[in-house]
Amino acid sequence: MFYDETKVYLKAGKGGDGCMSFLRQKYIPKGGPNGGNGGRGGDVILLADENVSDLRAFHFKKHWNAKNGEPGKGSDQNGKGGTNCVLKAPLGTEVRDILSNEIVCELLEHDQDFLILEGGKGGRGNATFKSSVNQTPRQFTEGKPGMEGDYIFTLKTIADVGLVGFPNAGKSTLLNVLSNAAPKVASYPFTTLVPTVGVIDYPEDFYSITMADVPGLIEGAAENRGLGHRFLRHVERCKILLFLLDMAATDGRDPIVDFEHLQKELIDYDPRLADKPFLVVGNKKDEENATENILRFRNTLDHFEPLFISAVLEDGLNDLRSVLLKKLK
Ligand SMILES: Nc1nc2c(ncn2[C@@H]2O[C@H](COP(=O)(O)OP(=O)(O)OP(=O)(O)O)[C@@H](O)[C@H]2O)c(=O)[nH]1
Ligand SMILES: [Mg+2]
Repeated sequence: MFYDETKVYLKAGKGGDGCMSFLRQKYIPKGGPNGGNGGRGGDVILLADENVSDLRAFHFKKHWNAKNGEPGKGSDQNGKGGTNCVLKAPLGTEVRDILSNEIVCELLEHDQDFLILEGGKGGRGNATFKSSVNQTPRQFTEGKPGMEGDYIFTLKTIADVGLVGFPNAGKSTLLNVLSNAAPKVASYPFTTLVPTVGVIDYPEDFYSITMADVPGLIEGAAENRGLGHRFLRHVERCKILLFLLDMAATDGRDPIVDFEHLQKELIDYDPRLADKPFLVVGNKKDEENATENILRFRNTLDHFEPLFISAVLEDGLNDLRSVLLKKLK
């Protein structure tokens, strides 16, 4: 299983109460106030960690608390601060406050941290109330409660290029031959069930591009058919989209219609995706019946400057690599 969305309840620590105490010692009458302050409650902090791959930790444990501050004590002892609760989350995590429905933070870089909830302040001990007119203060204050809230954590893959295509178009095959990643390839639809990111190296340019393989889309995905729009969030952050079409129409569909459907699914999911730069690539040009489809595609949709490749035979990949580089660098 791959966990990319989960609801969590977070609570920062309460501040420790201030203490009311007086120095009592033999031969020292009126020793004076000596109640210490309470410690601060711990904060809840989110920390981006590239070694965490999904949100499973939060799926299995939904309540996370920072520790409370300790109360102050006599003899002017201040309470210890509560330990922070540091939550390690994968890169690409987005945190939404359920109450306000606002995005409070996005983790985009390794080691990036974000203070999501602050612990309560510790209370004041009575020693701090001492003044020339109040030599025996009996006041102290209680610690303040820590902040709390319900949040939705959503993981949205970070990659330069997002592969978008129907099942069996050859997305995983393409990522296999272009990058260091090795997603599973098979001739049945929905082979890919979780997003995989691979790195495409350009050693001569000292550059690299990341590409995300996402489970196949089908018509109606935005209404949650097939594996649904759940996975469309993994192309939301990509800088460019690569529409991969099966020119051989192996599953009996028409690549031109496929392209229209894919575009529609993206827009139904989020109209802003229409503004993303994209690239159209027709795959499986090695197959016999691809020839006619390529011709038709060229006749009707040539303005999209489609590229035609065979991922299996690694044909046309150099052109594809350089177009990707040009678009991204
Ligand atoms: N003839 C030919 N077959 C290909 C080509 N690329 C991929 N295939 C085949 O198409 C089938 C599907 O390939 P995948 O890479 O698993 O397709 P996918 O788009 O990742 O599919 P899902 O993960 O199910 O969405 C496999 O049997 C591949 O061997 C190609 O260029 N030519
Ligand atoms: Mg696949």
